[in-house]
Amino acid sequence: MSNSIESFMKRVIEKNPGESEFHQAVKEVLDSLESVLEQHPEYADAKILERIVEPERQIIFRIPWQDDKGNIHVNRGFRIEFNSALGPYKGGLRFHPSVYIGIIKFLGFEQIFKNSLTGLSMGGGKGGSDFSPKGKSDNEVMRFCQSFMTELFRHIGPDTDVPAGDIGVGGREIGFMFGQYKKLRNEFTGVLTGKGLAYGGSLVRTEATGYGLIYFVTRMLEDRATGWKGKKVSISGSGNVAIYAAQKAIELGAKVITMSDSNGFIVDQKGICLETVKRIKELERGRIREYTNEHKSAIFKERFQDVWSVPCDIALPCATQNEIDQNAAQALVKNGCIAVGEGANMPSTPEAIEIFLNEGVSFGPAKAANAGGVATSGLEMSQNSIRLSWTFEEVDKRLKTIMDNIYDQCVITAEKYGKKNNLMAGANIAGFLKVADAMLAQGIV
Ligand code: NDP
Ligand code: 2IT
Repeated sequence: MSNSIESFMKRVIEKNPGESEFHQAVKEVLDSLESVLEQHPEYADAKILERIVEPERQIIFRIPWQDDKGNIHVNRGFRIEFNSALGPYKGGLRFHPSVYIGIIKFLGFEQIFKNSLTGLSMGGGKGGSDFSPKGKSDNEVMRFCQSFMTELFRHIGPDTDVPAGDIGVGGREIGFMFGQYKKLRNEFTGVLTGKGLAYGGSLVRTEATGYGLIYFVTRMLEDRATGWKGKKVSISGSGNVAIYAAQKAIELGAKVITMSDSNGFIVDQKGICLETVKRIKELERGRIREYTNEHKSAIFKERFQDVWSVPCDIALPCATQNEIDQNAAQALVKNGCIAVGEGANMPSTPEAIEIFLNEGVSFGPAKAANAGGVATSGLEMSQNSIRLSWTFEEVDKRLKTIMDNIYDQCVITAEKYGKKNNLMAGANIAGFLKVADAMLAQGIV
């Protein structure tokens, strides 16, 4: 890191104390930008870096709600409207007990560059709450979502800020929030994405992040003159991203051998039966451990982090941030893993990434590899605007084209700025350049 970037990073940490995930996300981008900043002094003159790390607007609010027994609870809500240089703020909502400002800011910051890579007109934002939907009744989740939207509605809109799902926020939660928004505004608009198909949702949005990840990793494998057939794939998580990544990988001939949740992981060397996983997780909202009741070929182990010690050819982390640390990365390399595609946001620690890059493991960074979800959200917005809906095949084709374009941008940009084969640097630089140029063009705002 150059001296000026190092002192800039120090100021970011001083100004945003205690937000370690945000610091980590900023540092990763800054580390990639050294030669870009040298070649473009106009960015320093216009204080682009100083502006880009400061959210345009941060909203923090109280969410009071009542459980089924009549007890009152208070959670905290967030929406970080990070950057609107390229379009309306766009990004998911996360409901998880670990949520605090540092997590929402890291996710919002990443989202700026991810959305830029998609080529669609979307700025970056993120929100959520420290609420846990786990173990709550549908009515409790509904009351929580209504209370959340009772504050959020005044800050968002189809041309202003368009939230979507993330951890703990799926079709059920989006439906409740959409209903409350519509009631408060007396307006039926595409203010959220990931909506149900009956009321403005897009085909493929449910599958999009997982499918997009597989399309991206397909390109990584092609560059190694190989493909999915017969590959052993290790996946973490068993939520939206994990399930549809597994589905597409299996369709392309791979064998998915692991999945996990926060209680532990399963290994099924015969290949995981996705029908069972879908039923347990999507219909019954159960735990991944239950899979072993029905499949005797499978074992369950506690400590979800140990999933990376299972030998595999391809690793797809699809659960949460920092789930692959140095030890996990070393285990993957030792066991012959050739490619890592990040379905989750920032799942690999900086130490883990360094190991992958040094050891010749193909590494697909989150902001590129998981951009298919938000890209298809962008396609949902387009369909809402023209009040038409495209077929599954049409949306899937567009998604694939977008993922191919992102891959090409990463490769070409990395090479252009002296970081050949480093897709992470390529993604950070390509994502940044577009936003920086738009900010320059729009003046000091
Ligand atoms: P879901 O809530 O559908 O699933 C999350 C999965 O990860 C669950 O199996 C969950 O287990 C596990 N998990 C979550 N947090 C932790 C944790 N702290 N420790 C261990 N396991 C955990 O979320 P998604 O599938 O939507 O999201 C997964 C990742 O993908 C996140 O990083 C998200 O930001 C990212 N992402 C999502 C997109 C989307 O379109 N949904 C788009 C791009 C990225 P448990 O049920 O036990 O909590
Ligand atoms: O991290 C992400 O890109 C998402 N959770 C999806 C965001 C979106 O607006 O679809």
